Amino acid sequence: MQSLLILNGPNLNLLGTRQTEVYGDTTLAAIETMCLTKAKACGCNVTCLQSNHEGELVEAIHAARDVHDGIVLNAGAYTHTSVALMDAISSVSIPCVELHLSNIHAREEFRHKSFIAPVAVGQICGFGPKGYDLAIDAMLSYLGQST
Ligand code: CA2
Repeated sequence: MQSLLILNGPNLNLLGTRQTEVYGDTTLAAIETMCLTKAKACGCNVTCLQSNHEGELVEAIHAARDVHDGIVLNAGAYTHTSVALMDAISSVSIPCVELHLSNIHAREEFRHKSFIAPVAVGQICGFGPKGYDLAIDAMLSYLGQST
């Protein structure tokens, strides 16, 4: 059975409580429940983690070695700043789908740059919480399991 890590970065624990005009009113807990339901339907295993700390995200990526087959990563604002997360993804050789709720390319210019994109198999952005569902499908498809 394929195993996926759904990793969410800084401030995403606040989803559904503030800036609902940008990120919608779905909470992170609801997104994680949706991911677990999706995993059941697809016959895969999903583990969800969120951290506001760059080092904890790096450690979660390291700990995924020999445990998970793929990573779905919404690195939040670290997407645009973190060489450490980029290096962590490269160093573990686990395929990563980069994910964003919002369309980062249609927003401020500083959000157009992603340090994750060059080391990801692909990027999904702009579809809100549905993006997590799409990212799981994309990862399972990449791993060779049809859903
Ligand atoms: O669109 C996305 O998923 C982002 O990764 C979200 C990040 C942002 O820095 C990226 O450019 C795009 C920000 C997440 C902040 O989430 C909040 C949720 C509720 C209230 C405040 C912030």
